[in-house]
Amino acid sequence: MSKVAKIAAEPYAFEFAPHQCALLIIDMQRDFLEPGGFGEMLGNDVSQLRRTIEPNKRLLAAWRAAGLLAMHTREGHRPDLADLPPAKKARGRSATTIGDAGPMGRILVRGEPGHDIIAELYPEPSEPVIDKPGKGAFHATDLHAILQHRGVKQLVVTGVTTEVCVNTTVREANDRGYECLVLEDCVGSYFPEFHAMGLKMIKAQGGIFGWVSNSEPLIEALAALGESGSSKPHTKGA
Ligand code: TIU
Repeated sequence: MSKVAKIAAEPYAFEFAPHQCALLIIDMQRDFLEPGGFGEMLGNDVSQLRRTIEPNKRLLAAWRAAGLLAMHTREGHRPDLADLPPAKKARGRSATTIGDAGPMGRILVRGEPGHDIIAELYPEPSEPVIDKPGKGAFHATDLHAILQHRGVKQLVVTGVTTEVCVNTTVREANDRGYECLVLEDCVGSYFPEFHAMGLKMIKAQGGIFGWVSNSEPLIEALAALGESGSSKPHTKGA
């Protein structure tokens, strides 16, 4: 059984079981984060998301060094758009929508430059990437099956945006029996007030959907794992 480390969190300490825990980085895609991408084209302030890049980089480095399972998601659709609900395509009444030519290729279409993950957090070949057509990472994906195969019971959830894809995924995970820890400095929203409320909703009512902390105590716990020699890779070369 995995050693359990207590991570300071709200509404109370999160009992971290490293070898039953996966890091799930949500939708750190160029079109959402990069200046000149789809997000900015819609008038959003991408700096609100870009502040999460450095903390995620530090966490991912520590996570990889501990040999634990890291996974990434990307929101997007098949090039033929067969998995794009017409209601999603129409939403927003924008002149340019999903599937149309955008600043970094076709918007939210798999294989296009803007759909891919930013260079700073690019997945390693051993790290599963979940391509999801919805906001939640469990909807119409093999995420749950992969987690079950690896014996995962807990998720550390980071990425963007706090109130949309992060919140939806945490709610889906909670209903499937996973314990979720969301890291405040590693999640972001174009709207600071939604970010704040999105985190409050997770930890309210005794942690109705999960726990909220930040990357620092988790990185410290990961470093301590390495020092105690208790960390053994369960993904690398598996
Ligand atoms: N990844 C994700 O959150 N997708 C979105 O569309 N987010 C918005 O906040 N729009």
